[in-house]
Amino acid sequence: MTMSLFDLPGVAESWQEPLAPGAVILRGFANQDEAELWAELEAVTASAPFRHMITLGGFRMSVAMSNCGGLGWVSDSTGYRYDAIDPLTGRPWPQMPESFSRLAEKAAAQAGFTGFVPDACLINRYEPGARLSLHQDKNERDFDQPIVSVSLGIPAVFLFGGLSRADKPGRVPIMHGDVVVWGGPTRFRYHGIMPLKDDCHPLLGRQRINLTFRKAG
Ligand code: MD3
Ligand code: FE
Repeated sequence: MTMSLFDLPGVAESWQEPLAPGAVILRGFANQDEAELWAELEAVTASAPFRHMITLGGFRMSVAMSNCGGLGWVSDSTGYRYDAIDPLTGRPWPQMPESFSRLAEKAAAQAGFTGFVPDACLINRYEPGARLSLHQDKNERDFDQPIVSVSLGIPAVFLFGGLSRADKPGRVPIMHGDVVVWGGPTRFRYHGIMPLKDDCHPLLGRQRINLTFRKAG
């Protein structure tokens, strides 16, 4: 039996950092599940491999993506959509592992959104240098549902802006195991990820994986 510091009474393994109305960072929330999440991730991405999608403007994204769950986010030269079929394999996306949906549901509940049942999990892979430029998420049907994002691997700096692209974004460091719940009025705020700095994580190596859970349909 290995005794963890966190097994001692009064030593919290996870704590909450309010970010904005309706948005909260649950630091370290996914740490206890990291081994299971990583194993499931390797299985999912073996049947739905990572790929670099093309944007509406014709650019290849630096972030590599896959999905699991009933719906997957896809982008091509015709635009963005949620689709039940993976255009790369022609098959439905892999099922969402129960450990994924359970974690997302638990995190949403912590932030006050009970009964969150995600039907889409977008898997973003950032290698050093990859970035996600400022954007809004507005392809989902029900904006009362939160978005839950789980970060694994090397650290990143999250850009968190306002309701207009011109609003200067703040910078929020995000680490392995951090879970962020985005709900309420923050749903429409611009956000992005700064170019990833080179680093190496003991479990994931030289990459950052972000799982984004949504009720898309
Ligand atoms: C803030 N992914 O896939 S998830 C995305 O780390 C995306 O890969 C980022 O943005 C990543 O669309 C961050 C966090 C996120 C998701 C939705 C938001 C942040 C948000 C909606 C409003 C404000
Ligand atoms: Fe986004």
